[in-house]
Amino acid sequence: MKKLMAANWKMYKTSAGAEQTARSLVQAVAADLPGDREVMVFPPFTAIASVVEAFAGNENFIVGGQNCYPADEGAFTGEISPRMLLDLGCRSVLTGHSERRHILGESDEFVGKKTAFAVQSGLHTVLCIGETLEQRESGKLAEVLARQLKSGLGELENGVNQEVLSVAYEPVWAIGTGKTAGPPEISEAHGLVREILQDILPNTGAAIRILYGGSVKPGNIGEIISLDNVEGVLVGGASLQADSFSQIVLG
Ligand code: G2H
Repeated sequence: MKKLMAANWKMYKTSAGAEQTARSLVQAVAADLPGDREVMVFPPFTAIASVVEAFAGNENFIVGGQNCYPADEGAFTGEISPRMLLDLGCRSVLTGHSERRHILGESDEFVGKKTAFAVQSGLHTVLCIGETLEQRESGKLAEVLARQLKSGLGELENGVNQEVLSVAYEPVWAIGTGKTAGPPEISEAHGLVREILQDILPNTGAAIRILYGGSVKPGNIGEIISLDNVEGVLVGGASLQADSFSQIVLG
């Protein structure tokens, strides 16, 4: 499986700005992209079309939505369905990002519904999980990861193809704070995630990609991406500039 080098642009960039960054990224990376890596960008909804356009013709550059609602259509003001994302040219979607859990109040159960619906709709889905500092300090790391994975993946069939699902481990205390989990913390958490995945999805849990996210930057990508059970990264702040994200993609 290819390493997944993903950028989460959160609520940054207009359509024109996103297109410019996406074009610069292709220019900087496409020719040198190792065959075992792929690039994924999650722009805001309003910039998806321009990034799809900028990536046209580059099979290893994938565009995704940052969120979706678990229905094809309906009276859900302000929401976007997987079908609409597919229609725009998206091939992927994020579910359960900690900012949606903590700022928008999304429950484990709702994240599970979205994840199953997105996968069934044909979108590669990146389920995000991670513990708060308080949970870590009170020794609840394994319990929190198991709960988020069980409810996040509980509605999926065991036969789910590993190519349509990835998990991003993002410790909440390392998101946008400049604090990065060190290699021992990442290895421990990714090892736990792998065990739980194999337990929940015996057929494919060993092959599902686990991404690390939380203050990844050009200076730490080398050591993070070489760890066992790290098959990619999800990058926020350091992905907003093409120059810095290019270094991460190739790092
Ligand atoms: C975690 C991450 C991207 P950052 O939210 O999903 O953001 O790299 O800014 O910590």
